[in-house]
Amino acid sequence: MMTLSETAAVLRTADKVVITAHVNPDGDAIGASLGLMHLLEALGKHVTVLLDDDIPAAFSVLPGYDVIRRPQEGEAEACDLLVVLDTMSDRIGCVAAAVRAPRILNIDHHHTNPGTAGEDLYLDATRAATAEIVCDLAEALGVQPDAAAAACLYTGLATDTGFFRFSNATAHTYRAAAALLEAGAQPHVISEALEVRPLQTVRDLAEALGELELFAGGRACGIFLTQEQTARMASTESFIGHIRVIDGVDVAVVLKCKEPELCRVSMRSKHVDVSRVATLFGGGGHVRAAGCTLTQPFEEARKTIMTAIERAIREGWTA
Ligand SMILES: [Mn+2]
Repeated sequence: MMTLSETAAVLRTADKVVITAHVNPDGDAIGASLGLMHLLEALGKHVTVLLDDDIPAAFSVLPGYDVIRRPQEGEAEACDLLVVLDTMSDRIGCVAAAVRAPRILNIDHHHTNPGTAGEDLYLDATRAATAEIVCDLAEALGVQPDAAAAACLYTGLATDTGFFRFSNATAHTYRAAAALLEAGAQPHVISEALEVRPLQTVRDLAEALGELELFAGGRACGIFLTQEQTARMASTESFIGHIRVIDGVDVAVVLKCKEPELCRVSMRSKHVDVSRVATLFGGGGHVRAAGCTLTQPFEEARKTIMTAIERAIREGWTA
């Protein structure tokens, strides 16, 4: 584990940097990546952002959105340093094979990240977002975020904290956000852009909510999407937020069947440590927001995750 100043020193010595983050990128993965890109460019570095996924159009409000690239088959991008943000480097998809880097720097805020042999890790699980760590790095690097960096980093802070409502938002998070506002971030522009949904997504939400299932005596609620539904629904990210608010529900879960024997699980909680549930199946995350992948058919995966959540509630798995 490196210190903040050691991490800043590694960034300072690199000239050609590739930045990446996890597949299925969220506002923090995208915002931290673009925010760090703007900071490093201000220091005169050559920076490329590679993400192995389609970037939701809602994020086109972020300066730099258009320069994010998805690596092509057989691509080999040479650089001095690969920076992996908001995940350990096993979740960056084809970027791992597409980049030739003598050094890998992993910057993350997930306490479940064990680090990877041969890579440098800077982990601060007290930070609500990787973008908040990038704010710390800006200070350590002595670079003041411009309006572009500020918009991107603000987006990371806002999306990982449910717009500053979740328990991970600390006084430090608010101070970082205030500094980004002073640097030119416009919260209303960002939140309006991010809350826009295609009509079909709202219709898909209605369908999913129509099929929600309460379990564990009403203390858990799940949306379980078959492979057909998962393939048909373009965006399901917002679904979990609509069931975590149900009176009496501690754990909310959304399961999506991606392939005949592969289901993705997202969990949110008010008290239960869902990162412990995710870890049972090789996943990870935060105490109140975690995820995992089950290599089981839909019905079996549905039962597996319900049973695990029921157990976590019954045995009082709290952090
Ligand atoms: Mn994050």
